[in-house]
Amino acid sequence: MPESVVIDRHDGVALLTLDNPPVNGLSFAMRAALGDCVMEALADEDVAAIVVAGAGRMFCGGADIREFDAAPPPGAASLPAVLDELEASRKPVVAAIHGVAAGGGLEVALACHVRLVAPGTRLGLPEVTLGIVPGAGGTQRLPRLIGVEAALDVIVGGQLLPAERAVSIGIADELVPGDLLAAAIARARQLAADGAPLRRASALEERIAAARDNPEVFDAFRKKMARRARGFDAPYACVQCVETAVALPFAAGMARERQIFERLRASDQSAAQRHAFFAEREVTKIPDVPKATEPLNIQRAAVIGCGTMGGGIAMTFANAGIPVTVVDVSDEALDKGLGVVARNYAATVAKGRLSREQMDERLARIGRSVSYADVRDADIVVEAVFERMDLKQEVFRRLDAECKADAVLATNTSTLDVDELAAATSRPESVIGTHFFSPANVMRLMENVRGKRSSARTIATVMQLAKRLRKVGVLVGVCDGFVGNRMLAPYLREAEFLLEEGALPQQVDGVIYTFGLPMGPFQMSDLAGNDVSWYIRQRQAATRPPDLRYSPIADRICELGRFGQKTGAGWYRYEPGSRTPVPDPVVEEIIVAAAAEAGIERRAIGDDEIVPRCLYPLVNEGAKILEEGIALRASDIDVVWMHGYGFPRYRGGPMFWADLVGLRTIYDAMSRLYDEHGERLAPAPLLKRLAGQGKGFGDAAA
Ligand code: T1G
Repeated sequence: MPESVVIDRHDGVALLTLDNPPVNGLSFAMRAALGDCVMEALADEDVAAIVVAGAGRMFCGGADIREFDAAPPPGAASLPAVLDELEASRKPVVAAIHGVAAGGGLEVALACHVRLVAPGTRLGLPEVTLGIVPGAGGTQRLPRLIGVEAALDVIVGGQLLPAERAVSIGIADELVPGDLLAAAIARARQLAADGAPLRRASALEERIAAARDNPEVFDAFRKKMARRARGFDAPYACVQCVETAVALPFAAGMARERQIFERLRASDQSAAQRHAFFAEREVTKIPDVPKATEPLNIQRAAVIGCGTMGGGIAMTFANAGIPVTVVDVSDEALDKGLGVVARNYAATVAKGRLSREQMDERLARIGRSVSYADVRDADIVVEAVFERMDLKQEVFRRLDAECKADAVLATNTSTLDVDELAAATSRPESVIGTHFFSPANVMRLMENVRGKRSSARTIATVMQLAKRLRKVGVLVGVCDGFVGNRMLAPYLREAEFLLEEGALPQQVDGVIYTFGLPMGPFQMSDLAGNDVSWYIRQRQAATRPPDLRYSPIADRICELGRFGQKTGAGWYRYEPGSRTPVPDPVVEEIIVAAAAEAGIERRAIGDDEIVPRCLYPLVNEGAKILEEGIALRASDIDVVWMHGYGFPRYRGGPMFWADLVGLRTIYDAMSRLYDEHGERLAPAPLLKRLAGQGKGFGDAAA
């Protein structure tokens, strides 16, 4: 029976099996069941020892995150109390760990006296990734078991460690390649027979005492983690809990851990990070593409175009173990593009994040050709040529003629109409967009753009491919800019208008950085290259409505050849070899001149104006995207922005953040902006409707 703990007896050994598919989550019911079974086993005189195991594919994935907002039922079992009982047992308790032991799952194991792990098991305390701290003794037992510094790495890092690593640092006692359960039962029985003293993590004081002589370890760790933890509360709370383990006796430390856990569990940051957790799983669910849809098995890939994007995409395939052929018009183009690829790999090796052998293996998977004949056996071809419709249509015509019948033909376009490209082929059902984000071998987001004719199989194929490429695939519809770049447009536009109205790039960037994005709009443009958007604006100039407010500042900067970091100057100046932005009076002069030409009297812009003026229009565009069905759900938009643009995870993405701000607040602000600046900032109908109903975008999904 699922959601239960089963107790079986094996000649004096009680086997307690956690059974709550799919991850044996410790729901309220499971904690109660575990507590009952522990008490039963402890009370049974015929039971000399206990083994704890998990049913199905893992030991236990931790507390049931879905219950975090629910009030515990009256008299609900306290997991820490159950684990204290388990650890205090006079009867030996052995954990038989396979698959995954995460969060509360690992805390159950830490309360056991011995931990045996099967090869391939992953173990860790990922609570910090949910904006909380381990809440069932993990921050108090782990430092006692493996030492403070190792415990800080595990708890603040939040990663799941491979079994071998867990054994080597002392989280687990032994790797058991054979029959794990049999080994655990035998070990439990032997411990009972030997009457050996039982090793209780909570009673291990040696490593804690050592840490007391080295209090600076905590400040040193806080300094080391500062960059990655910027804006997050939970990492610092985790350090605080481990400090408590050193400063206080176990019981007092447990009480402190519980206080901190409860405070964080109720926080917006934790709500946002739990939202992100589930949102990243929701994106894989496509209503009209049944889970049973058979994707094409991608064994070979090809990329057309060996520029920055094409090279990065080729690396992504090679990194995933998929042989890939890169096609370009000449050997010179291939030499240049693949030279960049080789340098990228060499840089990773130099940083110690890749071995030389791994680099060689990956490079060996990347073939090259100047002939389309060499893509005939590819299961998927991604075109990444220059952003021009005529060029791309020609590529698709040639691919249609050369590629095998069931090959998927994908485009990496960031703005063009996938349906128009599909129309250039005889197989529109096999055409789809796979919009990678630069640098493609680094950024995890992959916008999969379904055309009107893209088949369920084609969609299922690229959604599965995203997982194989270790990317987060989000299915979106066809429109200018799809989801991410379409929302980026108003954000950049309003940021530039703020310059005309009185701000400077460093002020806007500073406020947005403090909000939590990795960098502000102007630094981001200098990094990406101002020329990219300049060409697009030039292409759009002929059809731009004359009455639409337009700022010439970015064009003037580009006309000076100031394309950003790659030319040593853009919105900022850069010293040779440096990526540090330096405010440049030349840019301020361009801004002041543009404002004067536009008849705008510049004024002091308050920092508090900048987030609403830049991010509310971004959210407003997201509301339009939702209403048009370009995105399946608001949480998909959040995933796009967290993985494609670094929107802070502790805010849950722009749509979740908007719900926290309150749609009424945003709607009222947009209405004021509309009154002041006109049609471009008119509130979206969905925003107006939800604000009027006192609802959020999350409700819209429901
Ligand atoms: N609670 C509720 N649902 C969970 C869950 C959890 N802990 N873990 C997974 N799911 C759901 C998930 O949403 C998905 O649902 C399905 O299970 C399969 O997940 C007291 C308080 C364990 C490594 O942070 O990291 O313990 O989409 O696709 O790839 O101190 O799930 O099928 O409807 O990810 O095999 C701490 C979170 C909780 C671990 C398995 N634990 N989970 O990966 O499957 S807080 C975690 C994972 C805690 C204690 C504190 C992974 C996994 P659906 P999946 P997977």
